[in-house]
Amino acid sequence: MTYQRVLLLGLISALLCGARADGQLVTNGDFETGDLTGWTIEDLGPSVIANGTFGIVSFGNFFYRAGADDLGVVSQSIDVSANATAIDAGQMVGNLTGALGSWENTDITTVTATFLDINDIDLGSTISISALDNPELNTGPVLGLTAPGNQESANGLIPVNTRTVVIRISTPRIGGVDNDGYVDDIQFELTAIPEPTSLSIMALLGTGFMFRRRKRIL
Ligand SMILES: [Ca+2]
Ligand SMILES: [Ca+2]
Ligand SMILES: [Ca+2]
Repeated sequence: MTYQRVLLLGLISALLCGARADGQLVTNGDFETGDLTGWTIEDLGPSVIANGTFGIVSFGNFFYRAGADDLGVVSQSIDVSANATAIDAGQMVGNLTGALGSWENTDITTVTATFLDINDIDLGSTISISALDNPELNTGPVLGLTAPGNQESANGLIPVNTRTVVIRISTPRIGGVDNDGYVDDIQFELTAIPEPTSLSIMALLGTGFMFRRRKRIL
C-alpha cells in the first residue's frame, strides 16, 4: 500500500466519521395519526386506512392508500433553512426511504423529493423512490408492503441554495377500480459531510510519517 493510498483511505474514514445526521424530517410519514396530518392533498383520493383488516406486520395501526380514481397525490414541505451553510457548501446529502406496495403490480407509487430555493423556485434535481422495479409487490393480503424488497431507498446531494424540501407521494391508477398505491414509513434524512478538520489532517499526516519511518526500518 502506497503512502498516498494510506492518506486517501484515512481522509475518507475521517469524512465518514465526521458525518452528522439530522434525524428524519417527515411529519407523520408512518400515518400513525390515523389521518393525513402533516400532508396536503394535491389530487383528491388519498386517505389513511386501518391496518387491522389487513394485518400487515410492522406497519403499525395505519398506512396510506392512494384512493379510487385516476390519480392520488399528497405532499409536504420541509423547511431546511437551518442547514443553509452546509447545503450551500455542497456538503449535505439527503436520504429518502419508504415502503411502497401495490396490487397486481399495476398502480405504481413514486415518492419524490424536490428542492426549492428561498423564492420557492424549483432547483431542478430530485431524489425519488418508486415501486416500479420492485418484483415483490403483487397480490395478496399484505398488498406488497411487507414482502422482501419493498423497502425502497435513494440518496442524493442537496442542491446549493435549497431552503425547502418538498416530499410528494404520487400514484396514477393504471388498472382496475381502486388506485392501489400503498405506502408506509416515508422518511427523509439530511446528513452533513464536513470537510476534514485540521486536527484530522494532522493525525493523517502523522500516520503517513510513521508509515514511512517503518518502511525505512524494514
Ligand atoms: Ca404505519
Ligand atoms: Ca384523484
Ligand atoms: Ca388498481
